[in-house]
Amino acid sequence: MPETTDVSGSTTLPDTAPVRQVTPSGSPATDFSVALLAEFVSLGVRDIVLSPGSRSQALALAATEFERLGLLRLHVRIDERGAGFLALGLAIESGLPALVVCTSGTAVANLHPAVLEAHHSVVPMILLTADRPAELRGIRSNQTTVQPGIFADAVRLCEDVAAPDGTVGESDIAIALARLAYTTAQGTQTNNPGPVQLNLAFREPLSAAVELEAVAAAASLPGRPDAASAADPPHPLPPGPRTVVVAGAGAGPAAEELARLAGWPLIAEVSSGARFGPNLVVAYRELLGDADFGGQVQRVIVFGHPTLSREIPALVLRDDVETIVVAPAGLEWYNPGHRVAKFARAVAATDEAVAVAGTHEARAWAGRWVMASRSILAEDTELDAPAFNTHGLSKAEFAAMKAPVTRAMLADAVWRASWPHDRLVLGASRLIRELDSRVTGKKIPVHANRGLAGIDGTIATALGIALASQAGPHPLSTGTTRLLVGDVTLLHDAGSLLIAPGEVRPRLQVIVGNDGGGTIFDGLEVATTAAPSAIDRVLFTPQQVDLEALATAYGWDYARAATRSTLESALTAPVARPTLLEVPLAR
Ligand SMILES: Cc1ncc(C[n+]2csc(CCOP(=O)(O)OP(=O)(O)O)c2C)c(N)n1
Ligand SMILES: [Mg+2]
Repeated sequence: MPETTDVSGSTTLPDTAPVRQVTPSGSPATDFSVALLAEFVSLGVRDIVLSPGSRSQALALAATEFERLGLLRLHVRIDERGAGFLALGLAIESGLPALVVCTSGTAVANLHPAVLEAHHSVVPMILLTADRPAELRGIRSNQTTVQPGIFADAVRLCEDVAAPDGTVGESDIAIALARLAYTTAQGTQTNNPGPVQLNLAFREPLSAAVELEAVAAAASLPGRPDAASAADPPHPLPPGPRTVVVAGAGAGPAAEELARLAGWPLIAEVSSGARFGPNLVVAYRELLGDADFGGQVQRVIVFGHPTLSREIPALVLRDDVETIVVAPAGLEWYNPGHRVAKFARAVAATDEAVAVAGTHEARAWAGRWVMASRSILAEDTELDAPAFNTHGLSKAEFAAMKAPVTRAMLADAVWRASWPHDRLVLGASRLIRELDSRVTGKKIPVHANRGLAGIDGTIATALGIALASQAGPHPLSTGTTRLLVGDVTLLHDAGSLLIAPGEVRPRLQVIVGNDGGGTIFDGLEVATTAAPSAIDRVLFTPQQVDLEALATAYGWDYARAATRSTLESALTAPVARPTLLEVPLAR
């Protein structure tokens, strides 16, 4: 529930703000907004995403001044739903919360999907929602609803802030609020990063002209606080039981390191950030269902949030398996059937466990998994053949080149085209599972919104990741961001293709596997019992949108790759601007 905290006077205030007003503005709303944004900049915030509206104009106009001075990167999006997901993507890539500004009413509600995803995936986000002042609430004023508490438990903090009226000390309140919002979003005290809401009432005059000048270089603060705090010694893992390490979404490299040091098989989902290393087991679905492999497991160490298979929760549910779940941050733990024995912020193999890892028996345990996985994958060699050159092709090779693209081919080709300096974003649905079931170890930064696995906001999230990765004098990446999505997922967020004139158009290639609807539902049990026409109408939801026209309407480059050879060239061509690559797939 939203809580009210006394923000006045509880914090030491800074000596300097990064800006000074050239002339007094004459609008308390503007003065408060300037003080608030200046403090966020001092704290390290770099990005502000806003959607247009009257009640939020003081914040919006102040933001343009901060942009002019190079203190904030301003992203304007007309749809708040996309704005929220853009902020999510920016934070995922940068580790810093982005500000999201919107007007009152349904505008606020449109932030809810991104807020939920940020909440469940523990990503910081700072919402500045403009509202009517107290005297205009509850009397059917236009565009007025109950905004405090609208996000319920999905926000770490909700402050309903009274409209500034020019009283002395209001800028100190703004500064204290910014600090509270920033540290709460970052989870500095709680180890629970996530979204926060400052619900800011404004009354007339809603803004005044403001001119700012920079007075000091903004301080640069570190990003997200480090995972395990020093106060939390890692939970020791002794040798003994036959162990596997599982890495779900957001696991990060710690899972791979543990598996390697302790000599345990590593089951790393494709968006785990741990899909590499000598102990990686790709064909884990098959092996977990096999008595000689899955049947032998006695202990499982889970990092992150596994969501892509049924086999992992089934393993945790087994009576003869002990599960330890590791999460450096967040308050809700992965706990299928409430069967997890131990939760830890960090774990470490004991010296003895590391020593045992070198023994013949221990090597045999991991080795068996890795070898079996390889031989299962080898059955697919025909599809996994490396990119060919066009010279000296045999007849068979030539035919393969002209063959229509399959999902497996698409998954392999996108993975092959991606490198550590690139970013790969995967939409929900079939294609992420296709990659998860087949691509081999490679240190590629991969992201997927698996907090709630929604098909919403995927274009915006990828745009945020692309923008943050290539921003600033020291870009986090010089590569290309690729997003692989299904057609329904693309169309769900089509509005996010709109990038305002003059704003950065990042190196983003959206690759859409177009099978004319949501084919993931074809694999459900219901597809074998319900009438095909009913399934089509309410689950598959057929679409025949002209994607080239869609891309062109939004000013995106468009390409189509129906065969393997055109796909290979489209994926290896340099991407200078936002591009939509359509890949037709059979249903
Ligand atoms: C916001 C939201 N609405 C609905 C769903 C349910 N859902 C999951 S996958 C899917 C269809 C996705 O179709 P597409 O993107 O074309 O992928 P395909 O399965 O065809 O590869 C839907 C509607 C969801 N995950 N999120
Ligand atoms: Mg589809």
